[in-house]
Order: sequence, then C-alpha cells, then structure tokens
Amino acid sequence: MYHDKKQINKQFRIIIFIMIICCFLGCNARKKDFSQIEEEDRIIVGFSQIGAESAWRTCNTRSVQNAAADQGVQLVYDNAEQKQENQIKALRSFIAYQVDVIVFVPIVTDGWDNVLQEARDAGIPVLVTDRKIDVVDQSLYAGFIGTDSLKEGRNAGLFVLDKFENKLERSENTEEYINIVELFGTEGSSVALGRAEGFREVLNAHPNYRIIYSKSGDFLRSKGYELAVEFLDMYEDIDVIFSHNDGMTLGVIEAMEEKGLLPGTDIVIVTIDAQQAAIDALREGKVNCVIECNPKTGPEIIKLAQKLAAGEQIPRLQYVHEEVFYETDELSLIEPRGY
Ligand code: GYE
Repeated sequence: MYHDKKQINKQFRIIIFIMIICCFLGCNARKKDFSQIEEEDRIIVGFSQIGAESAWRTCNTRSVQNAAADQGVQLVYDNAEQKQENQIKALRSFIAYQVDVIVFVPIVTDGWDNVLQEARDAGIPVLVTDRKIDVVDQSLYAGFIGTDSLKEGRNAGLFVLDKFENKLERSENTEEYINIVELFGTEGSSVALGRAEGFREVLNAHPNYRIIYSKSGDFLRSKGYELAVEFLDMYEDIDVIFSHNDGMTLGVIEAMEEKGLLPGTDIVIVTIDAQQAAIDALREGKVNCVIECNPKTGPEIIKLAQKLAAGEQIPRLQYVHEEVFYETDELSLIEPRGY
C-alpha cells in the first residue's frame, strides 16, 4: 500500500516536473536548477538564495551546494538576483514540485507570511538561514540557523570605544566628538538592522560618539565606493567608518586612496564578514578590526534539512561560531579564509 502511494506520488512529481519545465521553457524564466531528474528516495531540498552580491554570499552558496552533494541530498537551487519577488516565485515552484524541505535566505524580514502558509498547507517544512524573518505565526517555519548580527554590531561598537577612550580621556575639551560614518547593508534585512542596533546599543551610553552619516550601500562594493566619494566630500573630520560588510569596505578603501587618504590611519575602519581581502587589508593596516560572519553553514544546514525530512524537530534558533580579528592580534596565525 505504502509503495503504491509512493509510486503515485513519484508519478505526480514527474508530471509536475514536466509541467514546470514546459512553463519555464515557455516563459523563458530565469535559469532554475530543475535540470536533475529526481532519483529514487533522495531527499529533495529547495534552496532559495538571494543572489551573489558578495564574496560572503558566493561562499555561503558553495557551502550549501557542497554539503548537499556530500550527503547525497538533491538540491534544487534558485538565485533570486536580489529580488524578493523572485524568492517568492522560487518558493512556490518548490511547493509545486513537492520538495521535501525548503531552505531559504530571506533577503528582507517582511512579506513571507502568505508563501510560508502555502508551504505549510503543502506539508513542507521550512528552514530559514542567514537572515531572519518577521512573521505573525512563528510556527510557519521550523527554525533558524545563521549569524548573530546583534552581537556583530556590539563587537564593532566595543572596538570603537576601546580605540578612542584614551583619546577622549586625554582631551580637555568635553565637547570633543568621535565622528562616525556608517555604511548600512541591505535596507530591511535582519543582518543590517541587527548590526546597526548592536552598534548603537553600545555607543548610545557614550554621548561623545556620534553617527554623522548613515546610508545603505546594499552590501555592494560599487555602492560602498559611491557613498565614500560622497561622504569624503561632505566631511573633513571623520574618525571612524563602520561598514556592515567587507564588500562595501573595499569600495571605501579604493575611494580613500584615490583621494590620497590612508585607510586605517587617517580614518579607523571596522568591517564585518572577514573575507580574505579584509584580512589582507587588516595585515596591511588598511582596516583596524574585522568581525567574522561565518558563511560556511552548509553542513549544518543540510544536517537540519535531513532531520526535517525525517519528521524530526530542530532547534528554533542556532547561531554559528564567529570570531573578531583585531589589528593588535598575531595576524599571521589567521587561517586562509576560503572566500
Ligand atoms: O554580511 C554580506 C552579504 O546576510 C550575513 O549578506 C549576510 C550578509 C553579509 O551580502 O556580505
């Protein structure tokens, strides 16, 4: 009986698969990874990734793809090219295809309630990773695994306090301010909101620290460069740049050097991700603090997806291990980053 049901289910999936292919071929949809024909009894995971905007992101994607291959899990991957509407389309195609589990990186926190309700109605468990979501009914997803952006922001604030406390203590002038520029990540993303909140939580207790400029560079190097050109023209007395990711920081360094400024010396820079280029900049004295945001979550993600496919419970909230790299550390000991 069970085998007949499974056979019917498989036939149904193949019919759906053919219909989806015809649909996508017909409407010239974005490339999707439905190319692999379902193999008997392999878990099928639909993975909706937001894009390829940074070295962090491409490493994260590679980590999930490699882990799925290592575990014999069939991964149906979709690159949303930075658009939430593409993610929602992908989730709906995963539901139509009746994947066993959905794993997705929500580009922003809001707007997921309806599609997650559809996934639940279809009996498909959902694992949220990297960025968090705000939904009315928390049971619409099984759990979250990713990085603690609030802690990343706090660590950035603590570094800035430590870096400038002596300067302020020596100063007679109680009106002396530490002027901070913030390069914000993607508007509405939980990681940018968390980093900003954690940073402010630490500095709000110290009135001599003020954020004089904060704009979104969308985690993109090109926008980091554009914003740097703007704020370096606007302000002469910037003490600190707090950048939500290394990609934007690399754009800032480029703009500063074009103006003859010394990044890491003329202006202190604290940045998040810890991609190799940022560690190299730390070693060159071009940035002063690099906060790790670990993209290599693939093995843990696939392990959790396998649990969900087996009908098991998973932790609601799981943070991955992260470090902070300071200019005063023994930097030769940092392992190659791999991204
Ligand atoms: O910091 C950035 C990427 O969501 C933690 O997104 C991720 C962030 C990361 O583009 O480089």
